[in-house]
Amino acid sequence: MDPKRFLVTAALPYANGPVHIGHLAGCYLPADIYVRYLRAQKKDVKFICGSDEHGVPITIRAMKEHCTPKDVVDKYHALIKDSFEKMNISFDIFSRTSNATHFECAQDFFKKLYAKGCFEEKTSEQYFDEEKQVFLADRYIVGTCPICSNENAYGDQCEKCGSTLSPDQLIQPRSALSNAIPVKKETTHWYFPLNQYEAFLKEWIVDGKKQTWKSNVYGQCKSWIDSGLQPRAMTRDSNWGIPVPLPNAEGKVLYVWFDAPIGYISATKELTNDWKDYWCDESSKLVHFIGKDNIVFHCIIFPSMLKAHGDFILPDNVPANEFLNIEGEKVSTSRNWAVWVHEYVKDFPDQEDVLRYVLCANAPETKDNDFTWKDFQDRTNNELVATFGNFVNRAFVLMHKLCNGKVPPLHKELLDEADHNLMTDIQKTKETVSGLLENYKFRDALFEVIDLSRKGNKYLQDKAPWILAKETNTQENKQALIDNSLHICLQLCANLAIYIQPFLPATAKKMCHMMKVVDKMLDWENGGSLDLLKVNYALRAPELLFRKIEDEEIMSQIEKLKTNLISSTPTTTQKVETTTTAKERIQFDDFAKIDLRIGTILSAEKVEKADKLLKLSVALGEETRTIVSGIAQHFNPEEIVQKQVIVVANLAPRKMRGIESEGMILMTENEEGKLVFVSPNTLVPSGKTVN
Ligand code: B3M
Ligand code: ZN
Repeated sequence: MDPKRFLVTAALPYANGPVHIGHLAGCYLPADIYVRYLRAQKKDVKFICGSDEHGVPITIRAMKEHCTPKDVVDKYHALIKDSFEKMNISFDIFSRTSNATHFECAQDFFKKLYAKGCFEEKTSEQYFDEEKQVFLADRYIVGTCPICSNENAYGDQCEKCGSTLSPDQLIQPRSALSNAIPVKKETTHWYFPLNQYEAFLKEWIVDGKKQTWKSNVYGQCKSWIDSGLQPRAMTRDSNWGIPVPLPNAEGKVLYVWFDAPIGYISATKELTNDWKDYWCDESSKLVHFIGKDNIVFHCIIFPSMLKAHGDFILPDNVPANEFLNIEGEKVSTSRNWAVWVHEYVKDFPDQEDVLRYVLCANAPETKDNDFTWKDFQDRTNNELVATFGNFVNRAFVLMHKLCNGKVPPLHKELLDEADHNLMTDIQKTKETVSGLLENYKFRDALFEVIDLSRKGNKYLQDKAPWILAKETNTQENKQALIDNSLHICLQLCANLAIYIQPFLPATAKKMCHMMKVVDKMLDWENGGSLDLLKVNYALRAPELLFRKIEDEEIMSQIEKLKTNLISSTPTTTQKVETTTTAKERIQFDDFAKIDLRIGTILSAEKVEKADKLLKLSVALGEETRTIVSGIAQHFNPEEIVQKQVIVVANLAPRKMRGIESEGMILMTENEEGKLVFVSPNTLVPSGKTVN
């Protein structure tokens, strides 16, 4: 039975940093394509998202940036929201989990489960930082990995060898907040007994979803269920989060993965009074778009919570994507190895469709995939400019030249096989694309649309109406043949606009403008019609749908990736790594190659449009060097003038933001994670060597 309405959610991004193109490709873009496709069929659909504003990552970011968690979420909520808007991700609501509706909704949910006796209260010993007087979340505990001996493994994971850990497995654990040795202290929490939901999950997923869920999603779920589920604490000791709504629960908040998915419900509630139609009626279809790291939460934990609660429907599908790597390397936000959406939209204004295209064409639907700037350029230039755009442009130019700028008539008696074939392809594409989209195969669906434009190009090339027009010993029906080929091409253009609309909405809009039709023509039901543009209707002159991406543009993006990677200021998490990770042993000669000198900072100024960089001039004895340093977020220019520092004086010069940097200044971080200079403890003439 067809669903009466659709509720589509996209994972709530943590408001602890900007979104990158991997996020887009992973869930926001496919969700948006799906929703646009549903809307084009006039389906009743709500598209829900918002920022996830609780949890440890936010508090860690606040520590790093020396501000409050509230400052962090306010800043990133706004930035993320704006990035999505610029990319034309068409949420019906982009809410936030820090708002009052959500607090109430999440607390009510918890209370209901509590009243039904769904929680187990358990007291256990957990690590406590006596210096800071707080319980330490797993992420806040660092120590030596028992598997690979990495000295900076986290209490939940070792990033070096990838092992999942628990804090108890760490050798010599210490607090990431204070470096103090944590002590064990008793604390009480409310556990959700996932083990009691095994039978339900088995029936619902293992038996029920094998056919419809993507194999990566199904496989992960099955292996979780097969290996047995454990009760999971749904509360935490923290001062950032939603207070546990029980007496005697001071200092306890809801676990972020308890509250965040409820955010889908509260955002729907905020959006419409009819929210219950979407959440509580079996004739609604709920689809969660997420990245693969969220599968267990959306397929195992949240559905079990929903089941326990009893009022809500379960997701029909959870189409999770894999990861998108950048230039062959895993995205790393701490190393700043990422293409940030807010930067893309600045660097490529009005080119959101191009990125949407490349990310969909190359989406990590079944396995991790790689984004490269070269591929971005090739796909844009070959597929969008030279195929799709070229076809539309040629059809319009020829119609203006050979048919007086009007839609020519169709002379049915003269139609040949090629005409019929193309007309059939136009009609068939609708069903093919529909089928693929409904099965979450966005890449293949997009491929079909581009392929249809490729067929159009070939058809036009074969028909060559411009040659026909030039022939002098004319057949009497020459104009009729020209008319036929261009009539069909123009109907194809109209169909292409319909088919491309979910993927490239701005392009479809531009095409409507050229065809002088209203957006309503883009309704999916019009797809396959060969009568969309009326005979004799005057069309506008063509405008270019896409522009070529030049070599320089992608070179500068690659350069930017590399510069950002190097100049990114060390973060607190990196600090631990860089200060204690033993590097490979070197010989004295290696060390002697480094020319270290005492320098004195003579002046410092901000670098335009680079909020991390300061341009310094540094005296090194006789000479004065220009050094660009990524410290602008840690110092005011005026406070560091006259500071003595240690400079790597023979480092090969490097251009940063167009300024040649002739050296590097040695820095470390103090206890609070603030950057400090490594300086001599007495005044030393600048230029002196350090050894
Ligand atoms: N914020 C995790 C993430 O961004 C998390 C998703 C919540 S969805 C309810 O990967
Ligand atoms: Zn390890």
